This record gives sequence, C-alpha cells and structure tokens, in this order.
Amino acid sequence: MKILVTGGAGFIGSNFIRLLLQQHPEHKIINLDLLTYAGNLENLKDLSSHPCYSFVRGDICDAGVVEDLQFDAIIHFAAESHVDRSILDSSPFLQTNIMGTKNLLEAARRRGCRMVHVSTDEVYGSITQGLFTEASPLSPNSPYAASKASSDLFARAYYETYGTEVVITRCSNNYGPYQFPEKLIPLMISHAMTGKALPVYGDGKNVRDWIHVHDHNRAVDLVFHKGRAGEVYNIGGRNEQQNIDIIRKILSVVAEIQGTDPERLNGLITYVKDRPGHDRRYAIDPVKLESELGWKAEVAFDEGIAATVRWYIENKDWWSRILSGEYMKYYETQYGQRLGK
Ligand code: NAD
Ligand code: TDX
Repeated sequence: MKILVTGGAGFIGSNFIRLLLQQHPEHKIINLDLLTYAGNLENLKDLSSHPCYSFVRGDICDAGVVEDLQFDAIIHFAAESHVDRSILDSSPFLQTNIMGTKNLLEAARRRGCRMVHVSTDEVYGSITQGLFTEASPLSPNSPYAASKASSDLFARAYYETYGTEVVITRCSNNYGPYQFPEKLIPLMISHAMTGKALPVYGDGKNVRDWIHVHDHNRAVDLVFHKGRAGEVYNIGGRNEQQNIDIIRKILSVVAEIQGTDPERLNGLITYVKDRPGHDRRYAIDPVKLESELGWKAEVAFDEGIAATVRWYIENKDWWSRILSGEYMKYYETQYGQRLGK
C-alpha cells in the first residue's frame, strides 16, 4: 500500500515513519511536509534513501499538490502544534489545521481511501476529576485546541455525509526524541544544559498525561490497520504529572548524567506569568483502544524520560541549530517580558 503521511518531518511524524518502515516492509510512504519552522529533514536523514520512502515538500492546503500525488491511504499528522504560538497568532492554525485537514478529507473522499486524522486530548478542554472518554464533549480552550476540534468535526462530517473511511485519534502529551525545543520537556532539558532560566507558567501545578512518542505511534499504526471507520480512539499514558514534578525529574536526570550540582539546576526554576486560558488538567481514558485493539503503553515514564534526556544531551547539535534566527525571535516575544528581559 502507498501511504501519504503528512507532517512526517515533525516530531511525531518522523518517529512514526521510522516505526512504520520497521514494522511494515509491505508499505511505501510518501512524506508530504511543508517544512515550516517545525519541520526538519534531519529527523529522517538516515532514511532519505530508503527504497520505501520518498519526500515531497508541499502544503496540505494546496489541493493541486495533493491531487498530483499517488497514494492509497492517508495518515495525517501535519499541523501547527504549539498552543503558545496559537495565542500569539491563530491564523496559520485555522489555515493548516482546518483548511488543510478539509483538503485531505476531500482527497480521501474522492479516491475512496482510508484516512487517520491525528488529533489531541486538548479538544476536550480541562477536566477537574475523572478521565476524558471518547464520549466527552468537545470543549477546546486555546485557539490551537479550537482548530483541532474543528478539524475533528470535519472528519466526523465526512464520515457521516460521504461515508469517507476516516478514523480519529486523540492523544495526550508526547515526549521523546526530535521534539521541537519550544515544547515543555525539550525546552527544560536544553535550558538546564545551557544554564538558562526555566520558565514555569503559573504555579507549575497544571497536570498533563505524558506518553512516549513510540507508544503514541504504535497506537496510530494499530488504528490505521484495525480501527473502525467513523470512530474516535483516545490514546493516553495513564501517567498524570504536574509540570513542576516533570521539571524536577528532568533536572535530576540532567544533574546525574552531566555530574552537575542538582541544587544549582533547581535554582534556574523561574515562575512566570501564566499562559492565558491555561488548561489545568488533561487526563485521558485509553480503555477503548486497550480493550478493542489490544494496545498497551510499553515505555515506563522513568525510563522514557531518562532516555529522552540522554538523547538531547547526545544530540546537542540537532537542537542548537534550531535555537537561532526565527526561533530566537519567537522566544523573545514569548518569554522576554515574562523573564524581565
Ligand atoms: P510538529 O510541530 O513537531 O510537526 C508538525 C509538522 O507538520 C512539521 O513537520 C511541519 O513542517 C508540518 N506542517 C505544518 N504545516 C503544514 C502544512 N500546511 N503542510 C504540510 N506540512 C505542514 O508537531 P507534532 O508535535 O509532531 O504533532 C503532530 C500531530 O500530532 C499534530 O497534528 C498534533 O496536533 C498532534 N498531537 C501532538 C501531540 C504532542 O504532544 N506533540 C499530542 C497529541 C496530538
Ligand atoms: O515554557 C513553558 N513553561 C510551562 O510551564 C512551556 C512551553 C510550557 N509550560 C507548561 C504549559 C503546559 O501546562 O507545560 C505544559 C506543557 O506545555 P506544552 O509542551 O506547550 O504542551 P501543551 O500545551 O500541553 O500541548 C501539547 O500537548 C498536546 C502539544 O504541544 C500539543 O500539540 C498536543 O496536542
């Protein structure tokens, strides 16, 4: 089967392509990616000449680009993915996440092909007690989450209206190698390694359910091959943690690996003005995926986070190259005032 993977040069997509090529030598992959600030072909450089892999630089919003490609199925990761950026300017989020997804749904409809739409737990909003199930109402709070919820509703509408064979996944917070350094975990690792302030939003007690990217991608693979069309599958790590605990864990691993004084690293923690509309807690119930498709998270958090810290320490060149130019402008806008610079 020829599979169109969108956003394959990003964090989750690049890890997914590597997994799919290992697990399914029977498939061929076309990676369609615009290479925005978040896309990086270095993530896949070991696979660039793989006989089952090809890359096309292009915009999912451009119907002509998608029309010209030959494929039998779509696995759709491409998105504007950072909540903080959506607060600064939501326009690219509407364009890529809604219009781009609608464009791919249209391609799937016309060709009669299967599509997995990769979404997020953020569409459910914040929950005080209990867990989000697939039946929980959509209640997005950030512009990013609103754009993803809209794309989920279009996916649903294409299934209901045209019978397009689309399946939606909603995963919790991912961590692992190749995550863009604007996100919490790589940001904290890279700052700890370079002695920069660690900006903690609000009181640091917001809760996220962290899952290793490998486990997310194993689930997407399963849903692609076995998930029922028109269904939603939640994906979560059963691993709720407060941000401040994640940060302290990262610091203890960095200190251990680098032989740095943990107290010096703890001193870098800086509480800053909160993210507007900051969701307090995400907590997702993956029981449908577990019972129906036999999925189970495999990566224990303590091992996964230690391996991730090690990866960032060993691949400093990868993230150092990113921390320049456009990123530094964004960083200044996002954190300059917060950190009193
Ligand atoms: P990312 O920002 O690392 O990667 C996004 C990729 O999409 C980049 O390679 C970028 O170049 C590409 N892209 C953006 N706009 C495009 C366009 N118009 N046309 C073609 N390509 C375009 O994101 P990620 O963290 O890997 O997330 C991937 C998907 O998983 C997203 O849909 C996101 O909403 C979802 N998700 C992410 C998480 C998480 O914790 N990171 C959790 C749940 C769901
Ligand atoms: O500098 C920071 N300080 C801080 O306290 C950053 C970048 C984040 N945070 C907090 C905000 C969140 O409570 O850490 C938590 C995680 O933040 P992010 O890494 O920005 O992730 P989040 O907003 O939870 O969204 C992520 O998970 C769901 C992904 O970015 C989304 O793409 C995914 O859909």
